[in-house]
Amino acid sequence: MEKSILVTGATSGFGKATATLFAKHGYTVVITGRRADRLQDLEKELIEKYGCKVIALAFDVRVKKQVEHAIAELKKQLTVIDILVNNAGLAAGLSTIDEGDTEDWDTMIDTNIKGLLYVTRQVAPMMKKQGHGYIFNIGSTAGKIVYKNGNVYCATKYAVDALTQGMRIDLLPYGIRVTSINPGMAETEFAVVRFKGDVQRAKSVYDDVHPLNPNDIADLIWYCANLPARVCVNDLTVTCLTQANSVYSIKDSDRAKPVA
Ligand code: NDP
Ligand code: 8X3
Repeated sequence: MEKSILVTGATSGFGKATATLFAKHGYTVVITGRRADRLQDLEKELIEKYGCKVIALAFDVRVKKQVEHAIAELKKQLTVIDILVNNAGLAAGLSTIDEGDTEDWDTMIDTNIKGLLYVTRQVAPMMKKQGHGYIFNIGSTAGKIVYKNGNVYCATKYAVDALTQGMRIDLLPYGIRVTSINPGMAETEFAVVRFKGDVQRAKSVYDDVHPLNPNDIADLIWYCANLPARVCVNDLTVTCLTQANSVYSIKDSDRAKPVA
């Protein structure tokens, strides 16, 4: 039977990699994000490469009315959503609490917490009705241990962790699995967005490390989604080889050399 996945933030990074992987496996993919031009390009690419059905919905997860409208439109084309990946999110800035930019705080809270909630509020009732579903929330190692200057971003990812736990409890009777995937450092557009387009500063984050790749996260989502229906991975925290957690990592060149 035809299966479907809705990925928020599919114009880049983890979301794009996830939509692409599931398209490759014949899923109907619903790709979303604010940048309509990117959605159009991805839609074209996935249809050409994999011949799958693609539905592109451009909306801002922060705007409740836009989310409601987009999902109402989607329901006219698709009655079942097997998988929802709540991935759209960002960090904006990196500073102490006394110097933080309150607009950045609003952006992070509105996107990472409220946006995730608005989308879930529309999709969870569909899953409840259909009697099955799988929700992935993209958290972060930043939602496990707070790091210096990470304050508000970390708080949003702690909230994602709490919401994942709450959603799993609430949706338990309806056969809906809920998993949080908590990546560490991964090279996407994340750092460029955090540093407001400062590509050099963003690049320096990954100097002398081999960060995670967006495909690593897509592979984990694919893995969890293909476990037997009785299995629900609650929480998956994943880092690259040189990172232990959100506060401790080493440079690649500092790795011990094998004894000859
Ligand atoms: P990217 O910047 O590459 O992708 C972010 C995606 O989110 C884009 O598709 C963007 O689309 C979308 N997005 C952002 N704001 C909104 C909005 N208001 N409405 C709709 N879509 C939005 O970063 P990543 O792939 O790295 O980030 C994905 C998730 O992973 C985020 O939640 C992030 O916090 C998390 N994460 C990232 C890590 C990393 O090191 N990269 C590590 C741990 C977690 P558009 O701009 O077109 O709207
Ligand atoms: C993104 C990874 O380390 O910048 O969640 O917080 S980190």
